[in-house]
Amino acid sequence: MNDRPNRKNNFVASVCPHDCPSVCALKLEITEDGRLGKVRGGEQPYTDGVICAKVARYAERANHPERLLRPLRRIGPKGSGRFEPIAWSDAIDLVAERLLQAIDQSGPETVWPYHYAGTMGLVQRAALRRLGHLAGWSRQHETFCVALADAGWQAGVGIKRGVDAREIVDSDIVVVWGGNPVHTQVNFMHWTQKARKERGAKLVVVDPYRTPTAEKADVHLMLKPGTDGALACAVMHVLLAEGLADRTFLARHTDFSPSVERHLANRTPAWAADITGLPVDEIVAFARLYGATQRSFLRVGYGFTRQRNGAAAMHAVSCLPAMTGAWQAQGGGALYGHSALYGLDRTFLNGLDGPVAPTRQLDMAKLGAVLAGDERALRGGPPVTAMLIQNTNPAVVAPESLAVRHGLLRDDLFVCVHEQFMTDTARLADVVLPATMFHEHDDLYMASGHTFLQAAKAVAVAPGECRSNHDFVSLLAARLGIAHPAFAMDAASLIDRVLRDSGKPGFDDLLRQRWLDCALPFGQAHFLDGFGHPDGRFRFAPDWSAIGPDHEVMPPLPDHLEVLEQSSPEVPFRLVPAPARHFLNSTFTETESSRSAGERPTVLIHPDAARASGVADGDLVRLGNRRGSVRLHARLFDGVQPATLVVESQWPNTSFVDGIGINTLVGAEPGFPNGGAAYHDTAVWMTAGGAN
Ligand SMILES: Nc1nc2c(c(=O)[nH]1)N[C@H]1C(S)=C(S)[C@@H](COP(=O)(O)OP(=O)(O)OC[C@H]3O[C@@H](n4cnc5c(=O)[nH]c(N)nc54)[C@H](O)[C@@H]3O)O[C@H]1N2
Ligand SMILES: Nc1nc2c(c(=O)[nH]1)N[C@H]1C(S)=C(S)[C@@H](COP(=O)(O)OP(=O)(O)OC[C@H]3O[C@@H](n4cnc5c(=O)[nH]c(N)nc54)[C@H](O)[C@@H]3O)O[C@H]1N2
Ligand code: SF4
Ligand SMILES: [Mo]
Repeated sequence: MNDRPNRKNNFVASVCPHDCPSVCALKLEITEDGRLGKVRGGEQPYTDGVICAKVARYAERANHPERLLRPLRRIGPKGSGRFEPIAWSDAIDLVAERLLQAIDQSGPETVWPYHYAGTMGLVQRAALRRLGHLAGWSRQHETFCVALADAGWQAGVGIKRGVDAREIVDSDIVVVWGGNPVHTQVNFMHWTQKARKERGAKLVVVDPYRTPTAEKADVHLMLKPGTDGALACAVMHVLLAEGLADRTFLARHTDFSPSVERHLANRTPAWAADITGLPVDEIVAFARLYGATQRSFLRVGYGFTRQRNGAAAMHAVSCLPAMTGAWQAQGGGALYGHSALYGLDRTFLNGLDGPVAPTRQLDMAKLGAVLAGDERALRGGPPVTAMLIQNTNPAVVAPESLAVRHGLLRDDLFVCVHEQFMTDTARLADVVLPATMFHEHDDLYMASGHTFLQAAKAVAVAPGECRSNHDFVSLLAARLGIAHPAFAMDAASLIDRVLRDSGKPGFDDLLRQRWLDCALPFGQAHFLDGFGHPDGRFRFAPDWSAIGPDHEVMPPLPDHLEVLEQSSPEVPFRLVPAPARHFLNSTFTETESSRSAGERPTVLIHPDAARASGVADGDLVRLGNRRGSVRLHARLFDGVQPATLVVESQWPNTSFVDGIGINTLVGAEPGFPNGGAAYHDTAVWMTAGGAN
């Protein structure tokens, strides 16, 4: 165990590692025997002592009896769940041998190191990426989360940063567009509530269902999924028509032109009402509310971009503060994510400081198609016959679950999963290795939702034989004969190296000062000295060709792009499998308190739709489409349009009646123009009674 920094009243400082915009500062109680006790919010100014319920109960997860503690080797058929413990050295030998065999047969690109954001710590998160680059294995196009949203934000604003969320205390109106912060980033609600209490700020929520965030709102625009571009354009139509646009700002800071104005003149509230299912009056009233002040804080979520038109929608929405000139005001402007604030040089961390082979990039959302040998998905390269999986649970979270499961069960595929629990993915593996948790290893954290760079040291003993991502990958690299100085460094030295390469204080200094606020001065943060493009102007007319290969369908000006998975008489409903409050993606599904709070997989159905389908509250129903079908229980709920269904996810597949989970129904066809999984762009049928 390392020394314990910042010890205060038996609490030590740490940082929440999970895939959440809030990246909270934490205070951890470490018990006499070196285990995790109570968890509280830290003093870092954005966290302000507030954390979510699931992390406040982290001891339950960290000290869980089902935590993986020893390396395991499969002894039964694939997927049987029969494993036996082995020594780490034998596990490393076995993994190395199987990788070398696969490479002998099909070349290095046959290996797919598959990883995502189970921990957001930069060093542990990048472990497999580092090894994969140096080994010349396949790379991945990271499409689970931000590919669509990033593309749309980049199109207009040109750089991934925005206004500091702490400015909300000076806002007159807060618009939460396509996100559900009560579930997904509780700290944002904490700041919003301050503004409401102190200034009477109004909260507007744009979401297809009445989320707990929408319940708290003054205005809820309950639109059809995938229609945000239409709503944003109609709002701009009203702003221009009613003299609420800031023409001086438009002229000075944007590429606004007569052709943009002509285009938006056709995007009337009546046109948008037809597409969104919202009444004209609501659209006009929202436009007037938004246009009445420049102190409008637009919090753009990820949720609304998980549509095949999500990048176009993001671009259209990001035009709003440019139209009103809200960027100029304290408490005005927009925030999508802050990653460009941090200026971290990760070349060395990613093993890219020397020459590396330019290997193919596989789309992580197309795991099923890749493993089925689909030639396009394989991008002309060899089949994938070996996978190392770390920090992600694709058997649950990836689209097309049935294809993923089928692929992972292939007899000629070797799979090693490094995990904290026996997840649905780990259960399908050949080798399962036990991983440390955040309080048992060192790491460095930036955030999308705030401006603080933070670091944390190991403060508890790793139980059993758990090893960190970096330690496992370094052992494997040594066994494979892959040399790089990073593999001889411990995590602390690696953190130090990244910080120094980036001109920041070193690891110890950062720990001592607890955080580094990377916020920019007002004028820069609000883009008054220029947006991210070379000419410094916000773009109503983006250059989509610079953003992704599938740019030809992209609208030249902000618009509703009709590339959604269409509902039809065969599949009349649109499904939104949104994030649940007590889970974080598929994490926390193992803890009793999260499960009992989350009950069971449930579909929210409008009473009219339920009546028409002969479904009563609590009934078992079956949802399906050409990809498969899923059984779960119904709850009647009037906070949704009749053709929309909502399932708060992501339950393990095994929690569903047939062991088949919700992402069975989600397609892996990418969004435009640069890919991205369109989780909430899913057309389904529904039958009562759970029959087929
Ligand atoms: N408790 C909890 N917290 C989480 C997560 C979790 O699973 N659970 N996941 C974490 C991760 S990985 C991420 S990326 C963030 C995401 O955090 P957010 O930015 O909040 O994004 P989502 O939660 O994906 O957004 C969900 C909302 O988007 C809405 N939505 C879906 N389609 C549309 C649409 O077409 N238009 C509009 N306007 N809204 C739409 C859904 O109804 C849902 O309410 O949260 C993180 N935090
Ligand atoms: N239906 C539906 N599906 C979705 C979404 C949705 O909204 N709806 N959201 C999508 C989004 S935005 C995302 S980001 C993805 C996220 O999907 P994932 O990245 O798979 O997220 P998690 O389920 O949190 O899985 C992370 C896994 O990493 C493990 N882990 C955590 N820390 C460590 C560590 O230090 N080392 C190792 N080796 N393992 C660790 C955890 O135990 C957990 O099992 O899901 C996507 N899937
Ligand atoms: S709100 Fe997000 S960052 Fe904060 S403790 Fe919860 S999961 Fe972690
Ligand atoms: Mo995500």
